[in-house]
Amino acid sequence: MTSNFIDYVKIQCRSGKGGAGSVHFRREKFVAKGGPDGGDGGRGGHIILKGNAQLWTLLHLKYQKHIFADDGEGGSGAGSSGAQGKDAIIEVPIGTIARWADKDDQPIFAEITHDKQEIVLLSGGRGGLGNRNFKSATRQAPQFAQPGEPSITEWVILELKLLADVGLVGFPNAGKSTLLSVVSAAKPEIADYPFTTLVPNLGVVQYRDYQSFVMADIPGLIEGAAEGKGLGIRFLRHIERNSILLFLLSAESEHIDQDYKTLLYELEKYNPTLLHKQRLIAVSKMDIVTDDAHKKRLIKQLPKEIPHIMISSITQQGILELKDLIMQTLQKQI
Ligand SMILES: Nc1nc2c(ncn2[C@@H]2O[C@H](COP(=O)(O)OP(=O)(O)OP(=O)(O)O)[C@@H](O)[C@H]2O)c(=O)[nH]1
Ligand SMILES: [Mg+2]
Repeated sequence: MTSNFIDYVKIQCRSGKGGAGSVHFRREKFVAKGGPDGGDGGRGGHIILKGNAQLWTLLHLKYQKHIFADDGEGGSGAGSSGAQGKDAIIEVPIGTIARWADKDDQPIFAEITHDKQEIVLLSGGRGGLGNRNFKSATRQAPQFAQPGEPSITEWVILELKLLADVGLVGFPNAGKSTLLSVVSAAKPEIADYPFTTLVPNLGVVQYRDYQSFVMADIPGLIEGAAEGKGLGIRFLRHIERNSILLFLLSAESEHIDQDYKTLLYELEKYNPTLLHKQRLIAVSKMDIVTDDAHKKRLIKQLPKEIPHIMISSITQQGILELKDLIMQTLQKQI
């Protein structure tokens, strides 16, 4: 299965060298020995990250292993400065962050949060000063100029983290995509086999006509996901910035308490700070629960401290209440 959803790329970036300052002396018809007039070198090109609201993935960068900005040009005579090296602009979707590949201690140094936002990842080298800058009373004819500053080369990791308000967390087949399709206009694939969802889906949920929030459906998690089982946990990066995590626990399960613990455990393994987020629980597929004893059993297994709702995407039971609960929780956080 190939996917066009690319949310991680590693690129070698190099800013441009600064142009050298020039050593040059004025030559004029009637002046035997002109003064120094060597111009400055131009700045090397920057590597710039730029937000583009039209982009949704990093696919356009998938095969781009190197991005180099141009070097600045050297200065020349008659005080003329060298041209600046052209900047290299990397356009990325909103929600992209940049990290240095080789420096784990400084995890994130740039984050694109809005359209047309520009962040300089690597600065181009400054141009060197030409010899005209070094003339003094005691040094009338400086025979030197500054070299340009060198370029900088770094491996940069770009990662896309979706910006949603609510992230769905659940086992495969819990009904996450079905829920998203019921509450939003998103049309994720739905099927009765695990791992139907291979890439995250986002949907805008309209709430009482004039408000809305964004829900993210990510691939299902299973026990051992942190060790790479199933689709692993790399998709969890897409719920790292969601303010609410909605756990979807299927009423088909005999032990939703255990399911919940397993999901928490996998989240914690990926990133313990995920557990600081506000959690909500929805027990899905309640239409299959026909007797009261079954319902009571499910409720008894739920953790007391987490708000919960029993829902069915098929009969729409609890869907409005779920939206209410999510909206209220979001509003409390503002
Ligand atoms: N009875 C019943 N079945 C449901 C309900 N919601 C989803 N299903 C069914 O459960 C199966 C899985 O649904 P999906 O929405 O694809 O589940 P998912 O959590 O997105 O699964 P993955 O993408 O594999 O992680 C499908 O056959 C759905 O039709 C529900 O409310 N009631
Ligand atoms: Mg799905």
